[in-house]
Amino acid sequence: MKGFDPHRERMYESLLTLADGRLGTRGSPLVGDRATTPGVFLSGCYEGEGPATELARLPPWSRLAGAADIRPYRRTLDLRAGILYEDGPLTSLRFSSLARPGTVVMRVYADPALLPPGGAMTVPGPVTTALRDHRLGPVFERFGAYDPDPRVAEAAAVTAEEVGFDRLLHEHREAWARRWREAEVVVDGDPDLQRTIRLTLFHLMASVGEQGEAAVGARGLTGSAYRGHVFWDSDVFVLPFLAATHPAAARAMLEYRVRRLPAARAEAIRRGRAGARFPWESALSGGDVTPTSARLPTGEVIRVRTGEWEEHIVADVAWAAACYLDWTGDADFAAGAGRELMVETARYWASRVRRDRAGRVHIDTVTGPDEYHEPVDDNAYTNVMARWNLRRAAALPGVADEERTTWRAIAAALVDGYDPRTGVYEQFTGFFGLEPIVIAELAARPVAADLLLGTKRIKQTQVLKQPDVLMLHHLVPDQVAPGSLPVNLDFYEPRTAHGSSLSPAIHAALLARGGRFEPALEWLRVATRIDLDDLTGTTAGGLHLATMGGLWQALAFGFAGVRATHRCLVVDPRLPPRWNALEFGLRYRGVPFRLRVEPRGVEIDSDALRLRRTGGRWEVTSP
Ligand code: IFM
Repeated sequence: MKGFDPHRERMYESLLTLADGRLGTRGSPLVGDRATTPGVFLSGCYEGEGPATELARLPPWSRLAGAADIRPYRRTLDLRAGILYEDGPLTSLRFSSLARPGTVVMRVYADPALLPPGGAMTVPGPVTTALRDHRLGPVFERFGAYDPDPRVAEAAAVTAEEVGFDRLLHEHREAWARRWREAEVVVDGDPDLQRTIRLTLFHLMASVGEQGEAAVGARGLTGSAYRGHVFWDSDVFVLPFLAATHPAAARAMLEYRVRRLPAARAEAIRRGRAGARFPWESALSGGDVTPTSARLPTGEVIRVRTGEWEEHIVADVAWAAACYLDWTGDADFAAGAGRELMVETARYWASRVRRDRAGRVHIDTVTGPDEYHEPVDDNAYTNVMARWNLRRAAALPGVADEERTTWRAIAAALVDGYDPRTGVYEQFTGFFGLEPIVIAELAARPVAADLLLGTKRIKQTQVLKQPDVLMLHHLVPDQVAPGSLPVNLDFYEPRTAHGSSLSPAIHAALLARGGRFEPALEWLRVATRIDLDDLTGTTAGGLHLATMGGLWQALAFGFAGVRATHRCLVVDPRLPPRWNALEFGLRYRGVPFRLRVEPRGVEIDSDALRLRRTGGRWEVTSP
């Protein structure tokens, strides 16, 4: 990032964020003015109540008191090593230690007159900030630590000071080198995409810790948009990348859900249901923190009902647990907390459905992923995910016969909107009767079609915000009618406004599965530019982590056709002619390996895994 552009500064601060899985620090300049929004966030540390609950903003460690007109000439983020360099009257490098999450280190070179004196400072609060400064002529060093426990913060800052700058830097570089070895993706034949994918992977890796529980908000640790609340973004978009590369972090994300099972159970009871109902937006307590109103850019204030109706999150949490299990085979999780997640969510659906006189089962009054239409009955995404949830739980060993039989019967009778004559799923009851506007013919996409057409009008049309039926083809391809992807792509893609940043990457994945490389690459490109070009105008509030997870999924699940099942890892590639190869760092059933996909075939570099070709695809198995 060259120079200082006050209009785009906040966007750059998001892009230049340094995080270590636990602590995130926006890449603000050492000295800044009102155009800057410094921010330091500790994962899971919220303040406030109810919908106003937000990720606490902590005192910044990478700011120096100085003359207001000192501006950086350039800031450079080294993605390999997780180091932010700043050049200017103050020249510096800083990092948030991946080897010691929560510890931060900075060294500044400058005219001594511009540097603060040495000393120690402790800022109390819900999180204690402990800083220890040293100045030797033109060199200034700061060691800091953040922790809810003041003693831990103090001790970590003292230890960092004792360990010293050079060793801290060395171990931090080593830690990042290990992470890159685990997860590096190579797109051989597309240097532009390669660069943007590196940025994506960097932020995905930096945003999620592996100790205890990881509450991953919509913008990770890069900003305060959506108040740091946790959505399905975390379970469905971010978690798969970690399950496949660094499972300890995926397990920590699931631990966040496991520890909120009591709150989810209480919510189910409050609604007269069984099992566990996870909230659409959550923070610390596990209670629902979804706001009840919002102001649109047009000034219009609308009621927000997603907290009441967007219930697919219940099945999304179960899907995340299954995804982690299929990649890792973690037996303890399968027998313990994972099983509880699966069973309690299935129980919720069994108590949530309605059976009609003809014996068909329905789920009424929900919001699907396409939030332009709500509430609706029998949303295909919600129903099919609930069906999958019931079946997966029914297949678990030790489930009582009566419950298993009930779940299977409900699953078999759940309507899903599939029309066998056309092969198209109806997104919800009545969708096909709406005004058949094809948004692709009306506007350049991505477009906020609810603003374009108005929030009332959009409900009367077939315009979608983001994939809904198609999300099923992406997440649970075995649960939709075989061969139904092409017709559903033909029908739904041109009707999708991509009004959510979650949308383009998933379409790229599906278009790749369908062998439609030109549009697949175009939507992939759009997904890579969401934050780099600030396509939604909201990057100042933090990076779109779900888009980033979706990008990895587009490459891994879409183009490379990698899919973990309970039995093996399937690899069924669709490589665009202009790419020479795709390569991934992955970990399957505890074995790290590299997967290389080329037009002539597939290779892995591990003797601990078996690769064999069956039909037109490959299977990786662990002995
Ligand atoms: O979870 C998403 C949702 O799918 C679309 N609106 C924004 C949310 C947070 O990213």
